[in-house]
Amino acid sequence: MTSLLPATAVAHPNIALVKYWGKRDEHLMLPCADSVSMTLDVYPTTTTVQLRPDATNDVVIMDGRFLRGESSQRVTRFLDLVRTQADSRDRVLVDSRNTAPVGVGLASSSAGFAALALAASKAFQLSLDHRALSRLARRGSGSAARSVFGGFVHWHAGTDYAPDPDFASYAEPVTDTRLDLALLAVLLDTAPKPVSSREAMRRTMTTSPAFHRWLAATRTDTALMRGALRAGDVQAVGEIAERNAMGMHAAMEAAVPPVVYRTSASHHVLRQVRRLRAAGERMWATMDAGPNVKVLCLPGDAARLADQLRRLSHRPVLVARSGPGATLHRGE
Ligand code: 2P0
Repeated sequence: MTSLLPATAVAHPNIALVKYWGKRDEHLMLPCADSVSMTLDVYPTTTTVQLRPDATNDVVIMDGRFLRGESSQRVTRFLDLVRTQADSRDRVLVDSRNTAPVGVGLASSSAGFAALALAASKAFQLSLDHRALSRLARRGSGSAARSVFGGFVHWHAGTDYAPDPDFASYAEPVTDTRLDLALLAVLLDTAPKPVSSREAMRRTMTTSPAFHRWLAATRTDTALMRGALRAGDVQAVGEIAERNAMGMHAAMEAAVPPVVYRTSASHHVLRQVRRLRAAGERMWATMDAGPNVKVLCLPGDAARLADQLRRLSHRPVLVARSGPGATLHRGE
């Protein structure tokens, strides 16, 4: 029996310190390697799911507009997984509200599918533990597996030798660290991406001669990052994160045709970060599937370094801290 009460969930985007780039199974959304992230306290997505037992199709409203075409089908395919688990045929109304500006490059699909996984599983009265919820969110968007949890998070790639590889790939919180980080996002561009991350990953994997070298380094970086977090060593965390992100972009840019997210404005900010660091500041850059440069630093330095970056880039700089995992709205 399913309830007709709507369920509402909130989730936040995350930033990877060791990146996820490349899937070994596109259907099950299994990554080529583990990744490590920090969930942020900015730009929450709030999603409500309401069952519509008499309806013949799902209706998806995002930021007040009906979703159509491939974006809507992606949500319906995800809801089909929930329906299968719940042994239900009920269609639903999904109403999702983002607070991040479109294209800001803070991986809003991570918050979006984490919130949808939690709201939909509640609406269909599935009782999933956190690990099962992370595995479900992963099927919507890989990075959403990590946004189920707050703070630092480790997403395990799992292994194809497991009896069921789907069960072996989930995220879990990193609890053995006392390090507190801030993230500064230099907002360079809000234009839509030139290539979707899904297509860009595919192209990098299949055509970039640099991809396998980056992947091998990433497998080592995860263990090094866990050690640096455990030791509370901000410099090691920053250096591993910057090297891993820059290696990912170099691998993308070596694809055929190249996947180029870094613009001249990105390179300008990257140079300023290196210059300030050479002058003694503790700050390290990371980038995702877009031109914005994000900077990792200690919370006590965040306001001062954000001011410097605003002055040098003439662009808005957002300051974020560690944020919570996905939660159901109060009262539900
Ligand atoms: C990450 N990114 O680890 C990497 C680094 C962007 C660059 O996860 O295809 O939206 O839905 O699994 O999760 C963005 O990719 O991709 C991403 P899909 P997703 O944060």
